[in-house]
Amino acid sequence: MRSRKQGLTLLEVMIATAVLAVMVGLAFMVHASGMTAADEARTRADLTVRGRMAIDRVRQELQFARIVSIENDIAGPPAYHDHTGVRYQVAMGIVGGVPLYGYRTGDASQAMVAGRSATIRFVADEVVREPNAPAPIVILPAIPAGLKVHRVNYDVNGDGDLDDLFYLGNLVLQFIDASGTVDPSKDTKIAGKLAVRSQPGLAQDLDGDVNGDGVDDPMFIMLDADNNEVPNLAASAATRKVRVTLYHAYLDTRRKKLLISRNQEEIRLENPQ
Ligand SMILES: [Ca+2]
Ligand SMILES: [Ca+2]
Ligand SMILES: [Ca+2]
Repeated sequence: MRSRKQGLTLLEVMIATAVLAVMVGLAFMVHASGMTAADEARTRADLTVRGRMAIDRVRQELQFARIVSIENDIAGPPAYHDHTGVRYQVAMGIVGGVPLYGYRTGDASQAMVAGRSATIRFVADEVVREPNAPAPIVILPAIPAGLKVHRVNYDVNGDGDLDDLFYLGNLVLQFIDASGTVDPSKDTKIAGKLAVRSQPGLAQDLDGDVNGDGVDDPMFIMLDADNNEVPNLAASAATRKVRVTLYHAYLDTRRKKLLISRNQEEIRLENPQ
């Protein structure tokens, strides 16, 4: 009688190898998706912390400030209200019962000079552009020429179309002399990884809906004591608060989406406007 052959046939080896390959592949996929989920959670946590730190920094600047205007103090198209900057002065003391306002020189002396002011402004350094989105604008201070355009061939914000444009960039502190001239050599970055979005059809407006909840997202808005919006041409005696809404964002090219984190705070202005 022929005894059963010891060992495995070639066919058995091939089947075993294939089964093992599938199992290793599955295990790797589970591990990889676990890794990216963990990566995403970490990135979101990082964006949230960045957002809180940026809001804290803005509050330090604005709490004792007199608001000069919300991003209307610069040359631009006529209906230019992008709400991505706030110009202000800080109280230097009381002279004859009246608060005196100014700002630091921004040089080594850091001397306070009456009449000077500062602007906290979003300045883009990158565009994320879906294939059918309009070309980015480059004429506004918030959108300098020569910024990097990151073309994506997918729906980066998950709204079902391919026509969206997001600007990513930094919050920059700018020093302005008493005649209103900005000295770009003193620009200081105070926060990074921010996102704004141009409103569809209104390329000069950068206060579009960043997080897709149907509500536009201006970065800076002046409010009165009853939370009504104060017109942005200049601060008035009614101005009591500035509502700051910051979106921090990270383009996750592996998962093909823009991860965003929203932080909002109403900063009460302690001094008369
Ligand atoms: Ca889209
Ligand atoms: Ca869209
Ligand atoms: Ca929104």
